[in-house]
Amino acid sequence: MFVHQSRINIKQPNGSIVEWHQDWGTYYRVDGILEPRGIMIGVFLDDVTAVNAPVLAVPGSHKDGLVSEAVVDESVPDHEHAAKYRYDITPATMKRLVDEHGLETIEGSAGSIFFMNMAVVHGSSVNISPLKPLSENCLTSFVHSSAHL
Ligand SMILES: O=C(O)CCC(=O)C(=O)O
Repeated sequence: MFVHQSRINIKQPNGSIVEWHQDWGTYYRVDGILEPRGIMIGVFLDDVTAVNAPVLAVPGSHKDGLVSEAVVDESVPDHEHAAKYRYDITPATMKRLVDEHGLETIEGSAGSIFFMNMAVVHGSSVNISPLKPLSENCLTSFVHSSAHL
């Protein structure tokens, strides 16, 4: 097993949304990981509830394989590199997935850990709540790492 990537996701009030995506969408196309044999491990640094922009996930969507599409991002100046792509999921695909599988928030108290298959479709909205427990101007949702099995 190895840790492929790790990061801290900070949910700043009035930050930006995280579009619907599969982590595997990037790992497959950019990193050459051909099978989604990996998991996202999230550790909540704060309480995450329905009101502070939790991750939204489509349970079971990993069984549908790769559903995201590679779209060239015109705002990226250097089009020779992998960063030129966004891996979007179309509204029609999202509707089909949510009709079939539903949509859930991932919530928990600070210190909770969650595990999610790297092919699960997920995203999140902007934190517009006034909750700022960790510092004056930010709310940190979780430490995120992906481990390959
Ligand atoms: O932190 C969030 O709200 C979403 C982050 C996410 O989807 C990701 O890191 O893959």
